[in-house]
Amino acid sequence: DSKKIKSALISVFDKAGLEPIIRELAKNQVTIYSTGGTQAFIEDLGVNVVPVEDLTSYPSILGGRVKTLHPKVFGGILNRRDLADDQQQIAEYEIPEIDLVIVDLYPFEKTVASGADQAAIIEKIDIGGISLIRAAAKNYKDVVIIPSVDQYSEFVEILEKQNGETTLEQRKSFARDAFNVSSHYDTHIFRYFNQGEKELFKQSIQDSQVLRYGENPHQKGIFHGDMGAIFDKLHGKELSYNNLLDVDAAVNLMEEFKNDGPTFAILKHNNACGLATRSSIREAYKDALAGDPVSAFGGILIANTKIDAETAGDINELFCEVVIAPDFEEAALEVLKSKKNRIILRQKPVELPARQFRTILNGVLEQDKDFISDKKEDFESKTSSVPTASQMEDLEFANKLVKHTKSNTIVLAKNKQLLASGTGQTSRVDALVQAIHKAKSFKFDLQDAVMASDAFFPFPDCVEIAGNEGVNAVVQPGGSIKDELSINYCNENGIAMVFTGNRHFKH
Ligand code: 93A
Repeated sequence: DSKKIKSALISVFDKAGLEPIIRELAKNQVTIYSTGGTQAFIEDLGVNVVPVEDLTSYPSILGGRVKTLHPKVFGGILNRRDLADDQQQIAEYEIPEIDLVIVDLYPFEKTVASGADQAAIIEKIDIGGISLIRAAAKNYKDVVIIPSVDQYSEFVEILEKQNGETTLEQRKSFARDAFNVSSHYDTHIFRYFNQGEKELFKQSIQDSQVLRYGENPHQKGIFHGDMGAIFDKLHGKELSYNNLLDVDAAVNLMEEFKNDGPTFAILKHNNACGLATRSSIREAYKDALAGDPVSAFGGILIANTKIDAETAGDINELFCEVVIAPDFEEAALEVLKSKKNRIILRQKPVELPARQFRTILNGVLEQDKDFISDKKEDFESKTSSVPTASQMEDLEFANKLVKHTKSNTIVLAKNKQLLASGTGQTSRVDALVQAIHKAKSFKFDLQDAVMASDAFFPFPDCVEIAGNEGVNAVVQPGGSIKDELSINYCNENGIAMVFTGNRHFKH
């Protein structure tokens, strides 16, 4: 299966490193066709080269956009050497065989990274080069494809050792490299066009950090990412695997409240056990803590507003793992740093990646983040009774939290304070019962509280149970074929119900 290279088409953006290849090809009397810049480079080496224009009888047109895109070029690469029809056609149209293609593509990725303007970036989408690569790789049985400068040294070695011949196995291996090059190239173009995809994620996973251990001490753990891009770590021990999961949950939850008044959240095991929006961050902390002072022990704390010294004083009385805020007063930091291990993170105002990944079995799931943030203005009233203005605010508040709580989940809230939630239950009724039990155990009165559900109610049981406790406004996505059962129950019992139209499962 060894084949001697007799002719080559060379079109490379980066000319560095090409010389040894040209020397080897010249030694083996290979006919070289080439495009403008590459042709000049080869001529400068004193080696004979045929301008591709002579082959196509076309000049390079449209500012170089069309230079190799021609049947004489692609016919020369793609013809099947063992197919009589192909051979007859290339003879008929006077298409010369091309059995080596060397390409180095326009540097699209580098041009994007350089901050060039849109027109310059678009111009760097290589069309001819990528087509040459794909064509030659497709016909690897007879054609050698060198798809980037990265393959030069391997190729020179082969030329030297095998006197200008390649084996089928080598050609197939280069074809594999070729499709790797072309798929990466198109991925970068896709990312550029898919502006929702933020670069932060892609860049940061190139860093990694060995963690003390994984979820449990007998599990090894590594974090692939760069927390430094998102936080200034001001104090404390290293973030653990579980800390990182909680920090992720906390930051995503607080994104929801970033344009609201001072809001404080306390999380445990990725779910909020306390959340409140108040006129000051100190009040917000106090009422978040009141939501569940038991669970708050060892929790992750996050504020959407600068933490002042007084609030820090209050926080200092709680044993907590991590405190996150957009900023801290100097005096607040002093207080918080009094505990050696307490991790203090100042969150940078950067946008977070728009995609999520998680592993399953032998693969990776990828999805858009749940960016729908339901606004009370868009709630659709379904009952004769309508929520009061303050209940509307509570419904929006509870619905924002329900989205960031593990399914199945029910959130009970009042006056922009989390009273209790039921989290990660196998039935919605269980979630509600858990929430009611919890709220009562902390002496909350559920009269006039609101209820939010992450998904629709297939039966009227939830509104009935909640209504019996005094809950009189409910927000849920709607969309069950049995929606009417819950709506009817609400209508008969003076409960207001609104639909968002958006389910917010979180598994
Ligand atoms: O604009 S293109 O997509 N149109 C083409 O027909 C074409 N053929 C090769 N760009 C094209 N190329 C690219 O030109 C190659 O991929 C290479 O990056 C570059 C080499 O041009 P030169 O030899 O003129 O420096």
